[in-house]
Amino acid sequence: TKTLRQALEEVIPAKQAQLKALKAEHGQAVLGDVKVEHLIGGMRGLKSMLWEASVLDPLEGIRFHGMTIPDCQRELPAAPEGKEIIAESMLWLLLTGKVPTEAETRQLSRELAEKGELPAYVEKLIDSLPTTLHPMTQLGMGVAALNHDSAFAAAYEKGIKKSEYWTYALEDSINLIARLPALAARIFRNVYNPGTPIAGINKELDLVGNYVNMLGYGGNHDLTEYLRLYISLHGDHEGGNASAHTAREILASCMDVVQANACLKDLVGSTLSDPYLSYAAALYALAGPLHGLANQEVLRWQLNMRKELGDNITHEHIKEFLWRTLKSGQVVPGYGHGVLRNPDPRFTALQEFCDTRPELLADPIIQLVKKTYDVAPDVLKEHGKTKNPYPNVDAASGCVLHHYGITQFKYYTVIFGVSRALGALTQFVWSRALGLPIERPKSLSMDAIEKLVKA
Ligand code: FAM
Repeated sequence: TKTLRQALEEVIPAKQAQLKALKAEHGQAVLGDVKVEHLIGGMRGLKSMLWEASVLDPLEGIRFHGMTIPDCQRELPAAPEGKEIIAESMLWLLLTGKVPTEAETRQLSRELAEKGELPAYVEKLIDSLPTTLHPMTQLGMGVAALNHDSAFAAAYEKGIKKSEYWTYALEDSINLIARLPALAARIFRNVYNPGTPIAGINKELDLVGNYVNMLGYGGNHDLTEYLRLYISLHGDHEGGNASAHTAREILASCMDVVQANACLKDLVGSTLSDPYLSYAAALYALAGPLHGLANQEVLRWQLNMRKELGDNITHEHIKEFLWRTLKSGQVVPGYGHGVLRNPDPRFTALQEFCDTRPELLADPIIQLVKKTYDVAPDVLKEHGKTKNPYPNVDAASGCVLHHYGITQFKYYTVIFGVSRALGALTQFVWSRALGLPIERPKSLSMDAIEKLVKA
């Protein structure tokens, strides 16, 4: 049985050779035009980033190393007593491009469980925060503080070769992914159940199994399975989304500082050049309501709808409520996407999880989400602004958590944050393995653009 590190070591040389050949043979090939509208429009659609683990097709949705969600559900190992994809098998796929064996998956689960304890100083830091501080702010602070033990930063300070960066990046990334459940669960306990004990880490369990135990829902098999699926599916969504891009960009910028100051040895450890600080920055991008915070917003919006309209909500009622939201100048949370132009297959996968469980189908909030989906695309089409009138993953993700008793919707994006580390840190490791340079796109002022276009 290979370790994750060995599996990665095997695939790196071929990828390095591929990059070298791509640069040498096609470095000058044109992938598209840069238009003024790209500069004004958030670079939407501009092909300008390298990202290995997944590619998002506007119509078909996400593929992880070429595998669709149903492919992953069929082929990636589940937990011993479960059926859903687990975070470990998804992480293995993202990092190596290969489907792990059962034995490799279990070995990774054990490694994560063994590394999952939080250092005492981080527990203390989190316990000292006001419980009114948003859980996402707390998560970012905890992740940033974990950089105290960054192997990458320490090795850089000693002066390692560029070709060795990835091994330390991997070490930090695994440690961070391993510790996220304990950190996220401590935040949940402090904010919502102060003073209650947190379960210890069971070395025989997978990452999400332990997370559910630590959240206080141990023994709820269906919730555990749901969160396994949720966390695997939210793991990566190519590179241009705000959180993933932040993790990459921050890394690149830090490397600039590091390289520029290589002679100032004691500056290295204080730069942002490690996975912890990169991922903390990514979490704060995820915490925006147009991105990851949308899952909290969806539930808030649907609960408001229920409060206002009562229990017997018809399609007509929902239509009116949608129009009221739109006319008040707000977005309909959980609908639309920067890239997708069809219903999000992650939304579909989460809906299918519900479709096989009568108790979920009987839940009024889950029914409301389904009914909203019946009418929202047509309302959004009639409204005429949104390029994609269909649901994204956030339209479905929160209502199932709500059903299983995690009703504290301000916490939902934290679960997304535990998940997105899989993809963002995968790219962190690959950026180092491929020796990618600092990111530094060119910016222009409006005057400069006018000069160029009028010339
Ligand atoms: N409700 C109302 N208006 C919407 C809308 C929605 N759900 N989605 C887009 N629009 C508007 C948008 O605000 C823009 O209006 P203006 O021209 O007045 O600025 C117009 O339609 C064109 O936008 P677009 O090109 O279709 O979308 P963008 O690529 O600019 O933005 C989203 C993409 C996701 C930010 C946007 O669809 C949105 O705000 N959706 C609601 C929030 C949400 O669900 N976010 C979660 C995204 C999710 F996948 C994730 O990151 N987890």
